[in-house]
Amino acid sequence: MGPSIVCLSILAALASSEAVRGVPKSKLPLYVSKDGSFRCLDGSQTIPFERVNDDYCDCQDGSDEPGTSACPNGTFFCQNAGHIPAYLPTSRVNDGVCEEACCDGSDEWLGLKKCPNVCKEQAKAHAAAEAEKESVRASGWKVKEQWIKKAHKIRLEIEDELQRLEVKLSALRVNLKDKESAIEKLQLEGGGIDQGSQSQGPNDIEMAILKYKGAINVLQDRVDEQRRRIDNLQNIMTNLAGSYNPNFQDMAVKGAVTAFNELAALSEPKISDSDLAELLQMNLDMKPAVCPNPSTASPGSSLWSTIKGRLAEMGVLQSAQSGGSEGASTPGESKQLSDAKSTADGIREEIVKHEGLIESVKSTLSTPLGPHDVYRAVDGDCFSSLISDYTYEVCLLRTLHQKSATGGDTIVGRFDRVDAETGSLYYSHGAKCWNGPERSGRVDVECGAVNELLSVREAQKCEYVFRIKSPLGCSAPKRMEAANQQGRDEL
Ligand code: MAN
Repeated sequence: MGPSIVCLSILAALASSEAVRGVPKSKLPLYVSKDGSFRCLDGSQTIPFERVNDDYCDCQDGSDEPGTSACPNGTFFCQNAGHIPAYLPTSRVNDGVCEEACCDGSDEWLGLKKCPNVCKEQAKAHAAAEAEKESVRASGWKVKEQWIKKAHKIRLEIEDELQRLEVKLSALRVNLKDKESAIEKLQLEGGGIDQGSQSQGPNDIEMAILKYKGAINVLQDRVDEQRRRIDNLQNIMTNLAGSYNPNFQDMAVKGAVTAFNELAALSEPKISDSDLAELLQMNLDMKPAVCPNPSTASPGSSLWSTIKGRLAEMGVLQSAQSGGSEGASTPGESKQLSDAKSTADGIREEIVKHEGLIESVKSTLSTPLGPHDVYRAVDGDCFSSLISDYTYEVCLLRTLHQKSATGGDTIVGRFDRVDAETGSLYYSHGAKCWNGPERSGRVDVECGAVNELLSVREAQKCEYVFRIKSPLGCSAPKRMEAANQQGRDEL
């Protein structure tokens, strides 16, 4: 074939490919007639080229009918010159509806409906919306940059605090070791027994009984208070159980009534008033004769142990066996020894407290809180909106609330984690739903110049999705991204 003939056939091919309606420029080379044939884009079959866009579906993938509605699965390309090109399902071609996505009106090429080209107007509106978005993004980003700095500062402060706690813990441990050696020495030297203190034993016991009596009285008050509350609740539920309409299919109410009836059938708690009264009487019967000689009494058989045992049974003390802390003073030991023991106990308590603090600080530091730790800066920031019947409140990294007009405040969830990919915040272990799960919530974050709660929906019963706007959701503005990219390219 001579060069002029090649040129002519390319031109002919181009001419035919240009005529293929509904195909973007980038795919036109696939719609060039090859020896008068067209190969379906999925390669499933080859058909005569004139059957492309003949309003009859030949190819399984619909690729032979990009410009008609003949195939159920085809796609139509709108050029939308001057605006953003778009694809439509071919079922919408010539359906008599001007598609918004196809602003050039090319989808209604048969003219069943006159669709003017509105790409210019759409492009203008789009540009304005984009500019607005960009300006919000810029303001939000400015705030977010401040928050990133703040988060960094907070992290440094927490790290300092951790260091301080660790130094303090080491010092406490050294201190305890010293105290323990001193106690050991005292015990070896004189058995640590102070003969002169023997007569103080019964007084000590009486004092201790008074102390426990005080504790029992306080507990008794609390028990009374709880009983009053339970009585109130019981009245409410008894009324509900007696007056609700079982024909009205409210599963929550039905469930609550059944649960209440089951609960009401359970036996009373173990501690009775007579148990407490007996304990409160205890010291009245105590005469010096019945008090054990503190220097000879074995801890397991003394009145001391009896009282401790009863208190442990009632849950006031941890366990009758534990007998308090290791270093608790034994009646009759020297003041020096008992002082040393109580100091050591104090140090041990401090050590436990510091170990707990260190654990919690470490876990705070290792919790992922978004890129650059930025969520740390807004810990505890709260904002709310009235949505339908409730005022919902978001407290970042803390809690979600659902508040009713009558003053009820239901915890929807307690902060759990930030999702590293989406930036959404997850909250769980909220107030339990009647006959349902504990409430929980997800907070989806969009870019905004300030924190604002946009909407809340209960996606499933007691599972809530909050949508917020916040600088947390903003990325760097485009001009900044472009400058950064240029910087990277130049490197
Ligand atoms: C309350 C609200 C609702 C929730 C029901 C569940 O009415 O917390 O959002 O669905 O309880 O019983």
